[in-house]
This record gives sequence, structure tokens and C-alpha cells, in this order.
Amino acid sequence: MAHRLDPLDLYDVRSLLTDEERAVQDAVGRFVDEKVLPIIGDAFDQGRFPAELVPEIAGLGLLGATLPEEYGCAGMNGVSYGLICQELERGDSGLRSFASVQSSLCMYPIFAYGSEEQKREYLPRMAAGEVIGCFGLTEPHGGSDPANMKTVARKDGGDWVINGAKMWITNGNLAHIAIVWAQTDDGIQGFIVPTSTKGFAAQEVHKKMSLRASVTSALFFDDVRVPDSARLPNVKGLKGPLGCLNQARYGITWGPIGAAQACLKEVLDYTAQRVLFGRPLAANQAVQLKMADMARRITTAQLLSLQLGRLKDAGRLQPTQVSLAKWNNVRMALDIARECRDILGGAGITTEHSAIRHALNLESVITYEGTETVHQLVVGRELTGINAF
Ligand code: TGC
Ligand code: FAD
Repeated sequence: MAHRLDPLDLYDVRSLLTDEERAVQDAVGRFVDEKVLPIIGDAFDQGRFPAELVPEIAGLGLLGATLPEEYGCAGMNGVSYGLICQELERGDSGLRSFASVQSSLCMYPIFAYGSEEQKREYLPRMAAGEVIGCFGLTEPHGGSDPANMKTVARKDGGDWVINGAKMWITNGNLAHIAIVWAQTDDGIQGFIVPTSTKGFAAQEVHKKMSLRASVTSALFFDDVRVPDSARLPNVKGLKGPLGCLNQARYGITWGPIGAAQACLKEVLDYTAQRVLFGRPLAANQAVQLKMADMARRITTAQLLSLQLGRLKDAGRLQPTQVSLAKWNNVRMALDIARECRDILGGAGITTEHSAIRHALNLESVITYEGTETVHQLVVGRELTGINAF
């Protein structure tokens, strides 16, 4: 047989990366192999975020990786950020969530909308993992329609007084600061709220069957008073939070590729070893068809995200393009993880193998950062010019 291709990269997408991008992928990949994979099944079982990994994640420059070095960040390009997400999610979606929220939803708005003082105060310590952030946009009455938020910030002299609640907030109980989006007389505005502020409370969500190695919380604001210097001065309106989501969703198009690759690798190994009816499971046409179809879908997703990254680095990324890739790539990974769970048979139902953990995690990933339906409707609106929300 001719030279065997890499089953997890059939189109040699890696050859389209620069040396620097490949070095980033290798460094994060080593970290995931050595530090994440040995512990993550147990962390998921225990419903525990592996906080002990944060110093090394920060040490590798993975927090706020695309922001400039003058703020203590690594100054990488968008493709490198994507590869970071892909490798972290090959470990677990919860770990990638942690990095997405810290980087795209907390450091990015401070960088893009904050004052110089805010950038200098927070970004270096956030890059170092000393200050952890969370991002409060979703509210209990309906996350898909954030324009209808009820949380309000009222001006009181030189201060702002915030009242309301946020729901399903990643890192909520870990965070030192919350980026809080609230309705004001002047439209939606963002505030950097230290979680030690009087009137702020975070309550962890329990009984989760998904993203168990990640902290998810409800946030409550009861007359939370912050000075005007806590307000992000350079944006007003929904485009503030949606601009952050654009960054995070871009990374999320890459992450599930890693989860799908982990699942496919697992079933390639398993079906080669498992002998049924006198031959390896992998020798059955029905099984090969399924695995070939997984490789097809992974390859398509890889090329989609890489082109998205090149557009991002050229400053030409459009939100609709991100929506299409978030929809395609998360759906691809969720379906593959479920199919891999099936191929593993009974062995697929425990966290000794990763497929069920990835499948359960991806049930959150397909809902957060805009549900699959929301992204389909964004693409539909682009095609027709008609808003069907
Ligand atoms: P519309 O009222 O038309 O637009 C408002 C303004 O925003 C601008 N805009 C965007 N800007 C940047 N990026 C985007 N993706 C943008 N989409 C819209 C738009 O140009 C406009 O600007 P301006 O200057 O004219 O005021 O709003 P819309 O009709 O586009 O939005 C509707 C809809 C449904 C798409 C939007 O509300 C939406 O995306 N809903 C879903 C909400 C969502 O995704 N929430 C996620 C919460 S965070 C989270 O889930 C974190 S999980 C993290 C983890 O653990 O990894
Ligand atoms: P809803 O908006 O109530 O939607 C319910 C259903 O209705 C969905 O299937 C949706 O697709 C569908 N639907 C909605 N509108 C329409 C329509 N017009 N037409 C047809 N169908 C429609 N949010 C944050 O702000 N910060 C975070 O850090 C964060 N982390 C999260 C972590 C986890 C683990 C989870 C699960 C969620 C997180 N979220 C976070 C919230 C997430 O963004 C929301 O769950 C998501 O936006 C959907 O909102 P919802 O859950 O209120 O569902």
C-alpha cells in the first residue's frame, strides 16, 4: 500500500501552517497529552475543574494569546489561537471553555473597549492567570435574545448601581472579576465588577451532565455599586457583547475539531484490537464506512476553520462566516462523539473512554455562544436579507 496518511489529518492541513503555528500546536498538544489526558476523566466524574492546570496554561501563553506583548500577552495570530482551542478541546471542552472565556470574553473586551488604565491594571495579571474573569450576558429568562436583558445599571452620582441576575456563567465561582453587561439609559454597557463587591453573589450550578470539568454559575447583583472607572468606556449597545462573542465563537469553531479527532483516534485503536466474529471490528464495511465518514467531516471542518483564521488574520472576518463554521463544526463533533460512543459498545458508556465525555460536553457547546438554531438563522438572514428570529 502507498504511504499512509495521518488518519486525523487526511489533507495534511498541518502543512498549511507556518513554523510558528506548528510550534504552538505542538506545545499545547504536549501539555494536553502529558497533563490533561491522565486526569481529565476523573475530574469530569468528580465534577471538578482542574484549577491546578491554570498556572501551566498561563505559562504557555495561552490566556489572551492574541493580545499584544505590551500587556503581558503572547501576541500570537488568530490561527494560533484556533490551534490552542483545538488542542485544549482534544483534552476536554471544559478546559477550552476556561481559555475561551478568559481570553475572548474577558480580556478581549478590556483590550477592545477598555481605558488604558483598565488594560494596564487587568491584562497582565489575567494573562498570568492571577486574575480570573467571567462574562455575564445570558439571563435566566432567555439567552438567545440578549437585547431583552433585564439587568440594569443606574447612574448614582459618580457611581453605577447594578441590579439583576445572570445565568449559566462559565467560571462564575472561580472569577475575581465579572464582565457584566447591563441596560443603562444610554443603551447596553459593560462593567468590570470585582466579585468581592458588596451585593455580588455567585451560586454554582450543580447536577450538570455536561461540562462537568468546568465551573458554571448563576450571578446575582443586589445594588452592586461600582465607580465610573469600572465601566468599559469605548462601546455602547449590543455590538459590545456580540463583538466579544465573535472572537470566542471563532475559537469554538476550532475546538470541536480536537474533540472529534480524540474520538476518532479512540475508535480507530479500539476497532483494530476488538475481534468479533473472527476478525477485527475495523475489518467490517459498516464500521469502516462510519469511520471514513468521520474523517470526511473532520477534514471539512479543519479547512473551514483554517480559512476562517486566515480571513481573521487578514482583518476580513464576517460574523456570518463564524456562524456557519460554529454550526458546522460543533454539529460535526457532536455527531461523531455520539457515533464513537456507539462503536465502543458497552465500553463506551464510562469515562474510561473519552467519547461519552466529549459527547456530553458538546451538548453544551452546541447550545452556548449562540445555539445551533441561532447560527442557522444568522446564515439564513445573510442569504435572504430577511430577519427570521
Ligand atoms: P442586532 O440588533 O442586529 O445587532 C446589534 C449590533 O451588533 C452588531 N453585531 C455584531 N457585532 C459583532 N459580532 C457579531 N456577531 C454581531 N452580530 C451583530 C450589529 O452590527 C449591530 O451593531 P450596530 O452598530 O448596528 O448597533 O442584533 P442581531 O439581530 O444581529 O442579533 C440577534 C442574534 C440572535 C444573532 C444575537 O442576539 C445573538 O447572537 N444571540 C445569541 C446570544 C449568545 O450567543 N449568547 C452567548 C452568551 S456567552 C456564552 O455562551 C459563553 S459560553 C463560553 C464558554 O464556556 O466557552
Ligand atoms: P433559549 O434562548 O431559551 O433557547 C431555547 C431554545 O429555543 C433553543 O433551542 C434555541 O435554539 C431556540 N430558539 C431561540 N430563539 C429561537 C427562534 N427565534 N426561532 C427558533 N428557535 C429559537 N452565557 C454567558 O453569558 N456567559 C457564559 O459564560 C456562559 N457559559 C455557559 C456555559 C454553559 C455550560 C451553558 C450551557 C451555557 C452558557 N451560557 C453562558 C449561556 C448560553 O449562551 C445560553 O444557554 C444560550 O445562549 C441559549 O440561551 P438559553 O439557554 O436561555 O436558551
